[in-house]
Formats: sequence, C-alpha cells, structure tokens
Amino acid sequence: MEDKGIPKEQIYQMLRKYKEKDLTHRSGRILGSMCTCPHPVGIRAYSMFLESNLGDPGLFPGTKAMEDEVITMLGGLLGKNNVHGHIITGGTEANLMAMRAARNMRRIKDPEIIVPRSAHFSFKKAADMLCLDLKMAELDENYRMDLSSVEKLISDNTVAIVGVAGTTELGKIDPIEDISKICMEKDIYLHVDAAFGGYSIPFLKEAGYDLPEFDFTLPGVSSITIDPHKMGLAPIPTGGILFRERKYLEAMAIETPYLTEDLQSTIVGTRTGAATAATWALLKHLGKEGYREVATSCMEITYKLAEGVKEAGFELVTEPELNIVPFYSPDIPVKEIARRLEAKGWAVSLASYPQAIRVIVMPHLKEEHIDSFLEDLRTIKGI
Ligand code: 0PR
Repeated sequence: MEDKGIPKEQIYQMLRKYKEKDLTHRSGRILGSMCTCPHPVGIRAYSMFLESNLGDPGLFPGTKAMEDEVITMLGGLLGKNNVHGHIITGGTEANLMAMRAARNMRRIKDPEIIVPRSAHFSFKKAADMLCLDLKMAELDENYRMDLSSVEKLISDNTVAIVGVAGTTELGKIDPIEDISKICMEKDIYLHVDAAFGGYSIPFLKEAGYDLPEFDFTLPGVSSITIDPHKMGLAPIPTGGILFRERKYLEAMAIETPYLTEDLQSTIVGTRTGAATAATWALLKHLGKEGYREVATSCMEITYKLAEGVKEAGFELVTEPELNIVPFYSPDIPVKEIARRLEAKGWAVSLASYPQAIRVIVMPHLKEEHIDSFLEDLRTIKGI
C-alpha cells in the first residue's frame, strides 16, 4: 500500500483496466451462468441502500419494512402469503439456513439429510458445516429424484429431505408433490431448493406452461430457497429463504446482546439492506406481467436453441423443462466440444451427470447470440 493516495480520476482509470479483463453478461458470451445483467431499477434501488445493515434492523426500520413486504410478496408467489424469512446472500446461505433449521428442530445424534444426486454442492457444504450425514438419492430416467431411492434412504435419523425445483445442471423439477406426501406421512422436514426455478415456474404456470406443483401449496413443504439474483434480475448477491412457520427461524435464533433486535437467525451478521431494496423495487416495478415476460422469453429462446442444437447434429440429454439446454455429441467428447467452443470465444459450462455442455438461457442471451452460437456449433460438427 502506498503512503500517498492516488487521485480519484486515476483510480477510476485503473479500475476500468481491470474491468476490461472481465467478461460481461451483456456480451452474450456467458452461456453457463445463472447470473445475468441486473435490471437498472434494481441497480438504482441497490445503490440507494448501500449503508443499510439488516444485521441491526432497528437502525433501518424502513429497510426492515421492505424486507417484511418482500417476504410476503415472495410467499404469495410461492403459494402462501403468511411466511417467514429473510433476504440473504444467495442460494448457498439459504440452503445452509434451511438445513440448520431442520437439524435444530430435531436435535438428535447423527442427523441425516437426503438430497437428490442432482442437488447443488451447497448441500455438501451444509452437511460438512452442520455435521449432517449426506445421503444421495438416485435420479429416475428423466433425471428427477427417484422416489423409491428416497424411501430406501429414509431412517429414524432423517432430519430433512431436499427436492430441487430447477436443478443446477439440467433445470429439472423433482416430484415435490410425491415427496411432500412422504414427508407428511413420516413427519420429515421438506426443503425445496427453488434458487433457480422460484422466479420462473410460477410465472410460466400463469402463462399456461404445464409444470408440476413445487411450493407451499403442498402441505409438506417446510421451506423454500428462491434467488432474486438469478431469474429475479436483482444484483448479486441477493438470495431469499422462506419458512412455512416462524418456529423454524426460532430453532436457530441466537441472542444478540447489543443489537437493536434480540435474536438473529441468519448466518451472516452484518447483512446488506441493498439486496432487499433491489428485490422490493423489482417486484413492484416489473410486476407479474414483467416477470411473466422475462420467463416466457427465456423459454422461447430455450426451445429455439434446443431445436438448433439438434439440427446441428448434437443430442439433447433431455428435453428442456426450464431454461437450460444440455447437449452432447456421440462422436466428439464433451471436453473437446467445450474446448472448441471456448476457442471461438464462448464461455461454456459442463454438466457432470450426465456429462454434457449446458447452456443456461438467462435473460442476457438474446436471439442474435443464439444464432451466432448455433453457427459455431454447426462449424464444430462440420455441417
Ligand atoms: N441452488 C441451486 C439449484 C443452484 O443452482 C445454485 C447455484 C445454488 C443453490 C447456490 O446459489 P449461490 O451460488 O447463489 O450460493 N447455481 C449456479 C451453479 O453453481 C450458480 C452459478 C452462477 C454458477 C454463475 C456459475 C456462474 O457463472 O452452477
């Protein structure tokens, strides 16, 4: 660190140099991210609340009121107005909180959780940090959590079962309705990871898409992860965790002696209120109509891409259920396809099970990007 400070104009210049090295979502070159260009209204709201700390909400009652309103709006979107939760740092913190609540509700020796093989790696972190034994359920032929595998894994020590609504690699929706029945029958906590699908499934259903139930309308669902920084267009890192009942938040509340609230259930202490402001502003500004438009446009581009991928001689792992297109080629190894696409300037991402290239059709991917991507795919295949 220098003794003498550098003038701000020079600092901004230096920052721009670093920024130039980064990829941007706007370029349309990022194909494997669940993040996207944040909406300008979200950016404005975020920057208005940069000093707001929801870790000490008594100092920021305005932001706290917005958080309460956001939680109610998200709950309403997911089938229950009266829910309890927080706007936090993303899907990982949400999943950690859900697993912590489930564990603390039982407080037994050797607790176990059951997740599908397709679950996000945040559950491995949760298992490690919370000393949970992680049991992986197999997937069925459609890459959804296999119910007979779940039933075999259930034991007296099962503190939670996790279903995913929009899997990280393939965008699949687990049979949450059936899992909910099992959980009701056996009195097991059910968490739904809708980090990706939470902001699109309800809107797609409204638009007439035939998608399964996955939310609080199912009586067995205890908590849901929903990420505003993914399909919600909010800036990074904005996450959401919703619980059916307050008792789950209370099960992990810690006393906070010198803050303006007595108890705190989030993992993070000092917690930005900016994420809450952005989520609030976008829900109000876009409304259902705006989000329906975002979700359905992504699906239309997804179908176009899926068709184009097949026409270019590649095979889909599975037909898209949400806005992810996973594909491979019988005659070119997946890593080699990735290498060739990277050489053409595409930032691709691989699915591990089964091995495939996965394109997540986030709102920053427009038709012209897909057209030029398909052109490169055809060249790779020699068509
Ligand atoms: N749950 C699901 C279903 C997810 O897909 C993810 C992240 C999480 C939880 C965790 O969310 P946070 O990353 O917010 O904690 N899914 C993407 C993934 O890991 C995240 C991502 C985003 C990856 C941008 C790459 C990237 O460039 O694949």
